[in-house]
Amino acid sequence: MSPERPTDRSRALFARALELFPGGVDSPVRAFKSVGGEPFFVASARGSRITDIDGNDYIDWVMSWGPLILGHAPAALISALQARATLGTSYGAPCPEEVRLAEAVVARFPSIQKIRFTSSGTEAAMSAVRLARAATGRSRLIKCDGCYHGHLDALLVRAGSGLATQGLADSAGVPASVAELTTVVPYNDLKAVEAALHAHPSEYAAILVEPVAANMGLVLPEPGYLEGLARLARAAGVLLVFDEVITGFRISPGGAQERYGVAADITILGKIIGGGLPVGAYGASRELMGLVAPDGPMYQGGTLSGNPLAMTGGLLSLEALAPPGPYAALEAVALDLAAGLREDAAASGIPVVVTQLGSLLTLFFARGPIRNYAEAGGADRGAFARFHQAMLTRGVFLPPSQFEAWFLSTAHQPVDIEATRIAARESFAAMSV
Ligand code: KE4
Repeated sequence: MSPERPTDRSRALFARALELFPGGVDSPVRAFKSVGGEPFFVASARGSRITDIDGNDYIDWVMSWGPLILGHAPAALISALQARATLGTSYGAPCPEEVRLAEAVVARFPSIQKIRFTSSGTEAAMSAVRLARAATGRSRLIKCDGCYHGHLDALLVRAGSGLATQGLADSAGVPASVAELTTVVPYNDLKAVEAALHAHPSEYAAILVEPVAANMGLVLPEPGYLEGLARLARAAGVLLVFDEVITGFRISPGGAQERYGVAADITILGKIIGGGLPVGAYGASRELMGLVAPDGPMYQGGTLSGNPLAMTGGLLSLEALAPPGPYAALEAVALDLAAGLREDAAASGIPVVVTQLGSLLTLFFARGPIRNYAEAGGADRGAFARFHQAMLTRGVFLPPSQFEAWFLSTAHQPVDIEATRIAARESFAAMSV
């Protein structure tokens, strides 16, 4: 943080937080461990801007890691939440908003005939894994190196996001007996999936993938990759699970399944479907979801699942994203920003790869190509750390990790894009001396 940006209050509170929380945070990737410095504490946020408790304003490209495609605190959402809260915050009983949000999700995802809401993406991923195992009677899973599906034991193997940020291959506390059931393959590598399926025929329950990887930084599926996964899964009697926690309602109204025309057997959702309140979901065919209690033998439940406030947050978001939605406009802005960042880095002679899709982008300090985690992991993390700090002192808050995506929202204005590019140009120039 540059000297003219006061940080006394955040530093004092962080010192206290370090006494109370591991790393002083409630989620590891927020800790700034890989970029240096200390996280600031947020006082408020509105639109594209976030303000810390020392009064510093930032253009926000974290946007709560994805839920806020409409920006911070949109007026309609706030007034709807205020009104709904007066009627109660959670009932532990059905409410009309659950049905309306489920209908809004099912309308966009033809592969989802029935759904169950949870309170996080991790819970939804846990349930999707249990459902796949219940449906097939099999235990083994295939996941991609660098993909992140939340912190469930079965998938905290070579995961992305916070593990990649911390340089952790796997998490402590996951029994070998659990980890050995998960086969890790490189993203974009169909031959590795084929080999795994041949090595243990009839033992795999599911192939899980982020159809567009966004937890190793943004890495796009190569042409034919997703179709190939669907083909291999079908031939092997294995369920295809798309983790669309980030891509769902982000890269198109129907997520990656709509954008790439490949249907999943089980879909995991989160983030945008809660509009900033805690919501996750998993969905599948009526037949598969018929296995879920109380209809079937696979158990899953949650105290706050489907609570009226979170459902209201999701409803307001999805109503604002109703087709055709803001997708084309967001993509145009992101395309322009990505091209500008490539230009700005080149002007300072700094090799970067900027991957962009829809309203997502990642700037890698690398020469590329970046098609999987091995290649993403080769990016210059030290350079990213210096860039993150330089941008922060210039009032631009980037995700504090090379292995995350930047999240554009409808609240980001041309002035934000221009200010981000000016800060990037100055930061690249400062880095190249
Ligand atoms: P949550 O349990 O954090 O709601 O969702 C887990 C999850 C599942 N699937 C995907 C594709 C995800 O990206 C996530 C969570 N995303 C990270 C950021 N990339 C959350 C940030 C954090 O852990 O603090």
